[in-house]
Amino acid sequence: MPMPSIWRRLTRRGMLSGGVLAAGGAVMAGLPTGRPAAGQGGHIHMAHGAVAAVPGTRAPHDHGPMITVGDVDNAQNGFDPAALLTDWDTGTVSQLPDGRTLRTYEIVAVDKEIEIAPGIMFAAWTFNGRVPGPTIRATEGDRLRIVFRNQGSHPHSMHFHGIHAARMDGVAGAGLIDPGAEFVYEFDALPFGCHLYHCHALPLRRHLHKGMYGAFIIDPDPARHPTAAEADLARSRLLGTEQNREWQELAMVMNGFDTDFDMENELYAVNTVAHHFMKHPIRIDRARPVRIYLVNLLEFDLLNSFHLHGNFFDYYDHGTTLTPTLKTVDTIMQCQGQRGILELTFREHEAGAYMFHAHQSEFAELGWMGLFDVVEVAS
Ligand SMILES: [Cu+2]
Repeated sequence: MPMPSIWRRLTRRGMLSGGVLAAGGAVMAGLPTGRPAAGQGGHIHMAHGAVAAVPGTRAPHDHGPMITVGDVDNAQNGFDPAALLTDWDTGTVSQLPDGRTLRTYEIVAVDKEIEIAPGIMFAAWTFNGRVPGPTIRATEGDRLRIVFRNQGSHPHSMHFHGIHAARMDGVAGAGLIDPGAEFVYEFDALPFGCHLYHCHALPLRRHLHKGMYGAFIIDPDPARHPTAAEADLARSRLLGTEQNREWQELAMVMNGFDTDFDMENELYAVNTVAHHFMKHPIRIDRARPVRIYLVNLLEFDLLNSFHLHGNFFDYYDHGTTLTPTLKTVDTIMQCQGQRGILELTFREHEAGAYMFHAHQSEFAELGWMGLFDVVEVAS
């Protein structure tokens, strides 16, 4: 029987006021970051290098009771949220008889317990043992072959947001496979943009929120965009080009976890670990532009958002255009499954720690917030 909504709210609010989370026993401590809570065994991260407080103020990552204490064990998890920002899976590249590029990806569904906040374990279902799954990256028009093996305990699939035949859709009868089975999805990388994939087994929200999703980025092919201006824009997005290397590109998957099975999230994050980028700010070279591939894979909550402090950005909804669909904004929202590309620069800014977070304050306080550590890099 469903809980009355007032009790569900109390459960979530309880975490914010220093309550103990039933599923994991971790404490949202009412202590400044850097001082361990009583009985807390994990090691504590202090301020990181260049991120310093303005004298007379609290440290920029110090939100008192609003941040988890300690750190998760990345080695045990088998992935580091920071490393996932730039971990592109471009597949194994070969040539088709017609000269086109074929990219082959190997994806395995496995059950795996992961630590999503210090001391909070979550029985995830994963693609390749990580949440989010690999960031699959290709160039517009490539042929993609995804060899999918289900070594998990439930039927699973890979449903890509992209252009493909119905029989490659990852729904029942089209690549939804039982444990022990294998399926090969094959289609062309179209359209260019910032996309996603996820399991499409039922019940959908359970398979999704268990961790079965990832980003799917298709870079525009300059040859398909004939005017010089378009080709230049395409080249700046195309991984491996000189123009692309100028950019600091980051893949951010916004997600959340329902740790007590009440169909509401107890923790929110970018790349899975709550508050990770508060404790480990993302280092940004002030002189180089930033491009964020932002994907919303939050389940249960209808909307998510991204808000940047002290700066504005251009936004490309779905990433399917070469010119922005929104210019000079500091907040965008995405519904479930929506995604886009953010482009920004700190070139005219002074160095410092610039915060980003969901503007749903509750999501931010429960993990979805982080810092850009904008620094001067000697050239
Ligand atoms: Cu599944």
